[in-house]
Amino acid sequence: MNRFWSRAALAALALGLAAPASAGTGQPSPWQMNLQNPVTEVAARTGALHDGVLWIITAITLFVLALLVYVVVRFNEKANPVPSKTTHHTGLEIAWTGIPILILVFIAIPSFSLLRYQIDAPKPDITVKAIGKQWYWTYEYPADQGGGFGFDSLMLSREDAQKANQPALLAVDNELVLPAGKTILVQVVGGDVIHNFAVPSFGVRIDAIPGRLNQTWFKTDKEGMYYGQCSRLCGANHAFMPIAIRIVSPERYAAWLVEAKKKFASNADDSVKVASLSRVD
Ligand SMILES: [Cu+2]
Repeated sequence: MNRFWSRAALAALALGLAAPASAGTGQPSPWQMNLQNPVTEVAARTGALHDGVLWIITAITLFVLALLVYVVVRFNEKANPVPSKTTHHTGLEIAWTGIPILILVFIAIPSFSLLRYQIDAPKPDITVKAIGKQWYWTYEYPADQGGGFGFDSLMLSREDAQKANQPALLAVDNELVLPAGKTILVQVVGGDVIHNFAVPSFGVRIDAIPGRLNQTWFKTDKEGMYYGQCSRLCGANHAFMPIAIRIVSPERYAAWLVEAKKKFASNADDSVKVASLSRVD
């Protein structure tokens, strides 16, 4: 029995130690303990704020626990048979109101500055439009930036994802391809109900609302695949409309644009797309 428990402890320790190392970039990983690895400034800052607040929460929780333990030990019926009749203590009441306010203000300062950084999109190099629909995404590349086409992005089946050596439930047929090192502005809108465009490694998460044009931005130097999911409960297949973004070099992006323009040219007059767009424009 002892051997079993020591082995279990070792296994738990190994998993615990392995978890931070295996924190995924662009996708979740088994036994992941922390946020996905950040690849944008926004995601890095969001993670830092998260970690900072976690320290504060931990300290407060331990402090409250210590107070509780102190009360239980010091003021139980046996240890303190004659209780005090005190009902008010002005100094204490000012302290337990004032100190939490100061802590919240202390947290609010970096929080609001990050919020501002996240919301104030810098001048974009490239603008794309993401339209959330039940249950897939449509992406559009504006004509004035070498685009002028749009396409639907649907989740691959488990078998197709495996064949393509991509994660199940996250891989799609047509990825959103974008260049590294450029500021990308994503205009986000809902085509039918409210969806949400969220990519954890980018620190991006914004509602796609019918009739309202939202926007978010990101800039990363790291080429690779980054996955996200619709993050607003939008119906039966809410879990099956992933977002897959492939970040490539600007040269490869230029080449992809030329190819994609030909490939998706037939989509340009797709009546379904025009009909749904006329509702949101
Ligand atoms: Cu959705």
